[in-house]
Amino acid sequence: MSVILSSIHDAVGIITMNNVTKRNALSGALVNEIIQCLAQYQREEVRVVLLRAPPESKVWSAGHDVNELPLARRDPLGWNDPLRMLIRELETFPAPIIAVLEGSVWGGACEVVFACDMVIATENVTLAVTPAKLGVPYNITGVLNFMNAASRAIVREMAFTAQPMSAERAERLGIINYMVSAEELDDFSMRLAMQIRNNAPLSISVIKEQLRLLESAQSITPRMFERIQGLRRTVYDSHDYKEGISAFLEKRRPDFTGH
Ligand code: YXS
Repeated sequence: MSVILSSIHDAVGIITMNNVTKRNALSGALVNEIIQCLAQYQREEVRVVLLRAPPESKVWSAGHDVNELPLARRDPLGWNDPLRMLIRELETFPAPIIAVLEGSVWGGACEVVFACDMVIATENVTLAVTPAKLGVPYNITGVLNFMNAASRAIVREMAFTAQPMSAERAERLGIINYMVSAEELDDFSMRLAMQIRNNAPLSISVIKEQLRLLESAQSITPRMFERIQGLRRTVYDSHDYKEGISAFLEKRRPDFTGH
């Protein structure tokens, strides 16, 4: 059974993540269907994409599928990880993607939201950046995406506390574009999409790629890269990494020791 729903209306594509029983955890299966759908949208020259969960969802996405994280001694967020593949597809898709949020957004799903071009959220939305809650060493481009989404102090607050941030505060901080009522979400999202849809698609796709390239333009030396990868390895080789994943799977609180 498909874990997404898809429809196209007047060159506006709507992808609904629909694996509700697993809270739209970003499993390989869900990610692959989104990627295949985006490829189809590109072939059909879709001009805007709305990425959403079913109406009135309590959870937009629970983030990376924890069952698919390696238990130890392997980089959990390597190049071919489904979450990493999805982020790259969203960033390089040649038309704007609008995250249409209802419910809570967790972990890697926050980065999915930040990798979209714009964000509309209902008042009940919360955003929780969770590597510290699970003991996960987030990867370099993921951390850069968080840096591009919020200010220095806010990125640190979200990363170190792993606490959910309200849509109201996220809008006030410019992390999301609009907070709207649940009743107006659909109409508001489609109105915004149509404003984009009626502009010049070639100009928009080139501006989107320019923004991506310039946002990612960071001077990082091979020595810096190796230091970061070495630091990350100490985390995914640690007791705490195993403990964080095991505690989640065993539905208990983790007991982190700092080793
Ligand atoms: O027990 P069953 O089989 O019914 O499955 C349960 C959950 O195990 C499953 N599920 C997940 N499975 C894999 N990966 C997940 N991230 C995940 N989240 C949930 O979905 C079924 C229903 O879950 P349940 O009973 O907890 O639902 P709920 O409505 O009571 O609570 C919804 C949530 C989202 C508040 C709760 O499921 C939750 O706290 N999920 C984990 C959120 C989270 O910490 N995500 C971060 C994942 S790790 C990640 O994204 C990155 C690697 S990082 O951490 O580095 O950012």
